Amino acid sequence: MALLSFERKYRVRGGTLIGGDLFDYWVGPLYVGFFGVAAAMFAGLGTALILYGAALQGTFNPFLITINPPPLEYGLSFAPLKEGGLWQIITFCALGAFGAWALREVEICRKLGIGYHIPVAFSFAIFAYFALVVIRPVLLGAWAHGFPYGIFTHLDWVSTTGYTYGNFHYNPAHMLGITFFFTTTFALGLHGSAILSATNPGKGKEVRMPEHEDTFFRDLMGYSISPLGIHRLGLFLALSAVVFSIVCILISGPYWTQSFESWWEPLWLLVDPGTSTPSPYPGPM
Ligand code: UQ1
Repeated sequence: MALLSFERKYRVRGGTLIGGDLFDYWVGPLYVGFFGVAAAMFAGLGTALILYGAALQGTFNPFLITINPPPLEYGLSFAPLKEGGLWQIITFCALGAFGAWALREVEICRKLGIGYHIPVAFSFAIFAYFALVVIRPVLLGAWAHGFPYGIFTHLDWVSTTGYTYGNFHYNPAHMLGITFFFTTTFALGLHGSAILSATNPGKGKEVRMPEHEDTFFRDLMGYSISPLGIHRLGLFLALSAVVFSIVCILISGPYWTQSFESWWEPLWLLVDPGTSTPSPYPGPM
């Protein structure tokens, strides 16, 4: 079915989670919905507050704008607007916008009668942000442990946090997260090139079907995971990368306060029982 006639057939009211017919329509190609309006309002308010923070800071240079969390002394209380309160409201707006966006995805899935894989996958990303700016600061007892909203300042935060628990490359969850990130790009590189090779066999030749893709991998390594399977594997790899990133940041501070090099101490001792220093490896810390 051509996209235009498909859209005419499926663009019907219903399937909304709340509000019945409220905002249940499209503007151009975009579905609006109750959660579309909610997401736009949260995003609009958050953006306006970032601009207000930039004005207070005295710069509109996008590289230099930074909205910082409250200082440590405020603990987990509400801070005055100009001392981290803006960060708190902006964080609330961001979570509201992300949550509304996910629920808008759910409504679109319901209208189309497809599975909820896309909003489920997106919710892993939302959970990663939630872990960084809510769960970890709450476990550590202060909003100050959230990261600042600025291009350079959030990079500084990542660097400082990574080396405070020195260093992150020795964090076992970080290792797994990075491994899954790399494997995800490997899988997408293989899959993207496999699909393009079958779709572009050369001028004048017929486009090849999935059995050609299967046969390529069977010839190459004796196994094809199948055209559907590669997408299951891709989603699993990508979500695992996010899950281990969340574990990485949540154990750094709330669970482990020292250098992650010393986390491996039992292993170093196993290798060399005479070791008395945290690690025989002359690392940076
Ligand atoms: C694969 O087996 C497959 O099925 C035919 C694809 O779909 C087109 C792929 O894109 C890839 C990359 C593979 C190979 C992957 C593994 C894990 C054997």
